Amino acid sequence: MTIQAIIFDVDGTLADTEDGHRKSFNKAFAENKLDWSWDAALYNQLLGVTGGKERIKYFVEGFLPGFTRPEDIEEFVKHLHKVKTAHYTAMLREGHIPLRPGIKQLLTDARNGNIRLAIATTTSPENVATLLQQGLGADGASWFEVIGCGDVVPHKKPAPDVYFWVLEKMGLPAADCIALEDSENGLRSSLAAGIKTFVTLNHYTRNQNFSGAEAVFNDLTDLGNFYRVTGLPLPKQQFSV
Ligand code: XBP
Ligand code: MG
Repeated sequence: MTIQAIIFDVDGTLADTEDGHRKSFNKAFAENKLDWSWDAALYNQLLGVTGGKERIKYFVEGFLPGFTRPEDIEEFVKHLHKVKTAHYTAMLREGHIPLRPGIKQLLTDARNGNIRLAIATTTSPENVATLLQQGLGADGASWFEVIGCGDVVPHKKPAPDVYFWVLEKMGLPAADCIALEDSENGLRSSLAAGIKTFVTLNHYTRNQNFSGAEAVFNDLTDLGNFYRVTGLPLPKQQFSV
């Protein structure tokens, strides 16, 4: 099989974003006079639920026995998540969350090698747009033919919906693509869509179960090795990243 396209996850894969998300959630809680604070250990637990709105709801329902839920919980969560997203995109614009090592080179090589690029993520559209602009420049989003993100599908990862949505928009069969993910939820999503998946680890996902992945890498600092293992028809020489 010749790989026609690479489908990228965003959070934890294109960039190590989750601590930025975590701090932005905490800023939104403080701004709304809620004495909630998600430390790294609790956030690691909450990351089991994908989607920021879903994660807040999961926290309210499962971790706050004494909390009186507002009448309109949906509105309450939506508002908190909107405030959080504003803080997060501000963090991105201030340059606090760079792309992971090797990512820009991989994207550049893929474009030069006529490998099509897409994104399949659970995060919100404004987060993707800002991350790509910051990391790749003003035209960053245009490097990707299709961007599947946020609420574009009803069921978020680990459901395969977002990957099916991307494949359909690309007009490609799963067999002609590979996916790059960082988490067990992401891997389960891409595998359920029938896509060969490679994983790069980060400090939140390091101990998760990646059975079914084609290969697991710490990171993409050795792109030559990544190209050899994935079979991507791209330059094999070592890069300084
Ligand atoms: C990771 C997620 C997202 C982020 C927070 O997405 O589950 O929910 O944690 O972003 P992926 P939002 O790994 O699929 O890129 O608050 O915008 O959801
Ligand atoms: Mg991820």
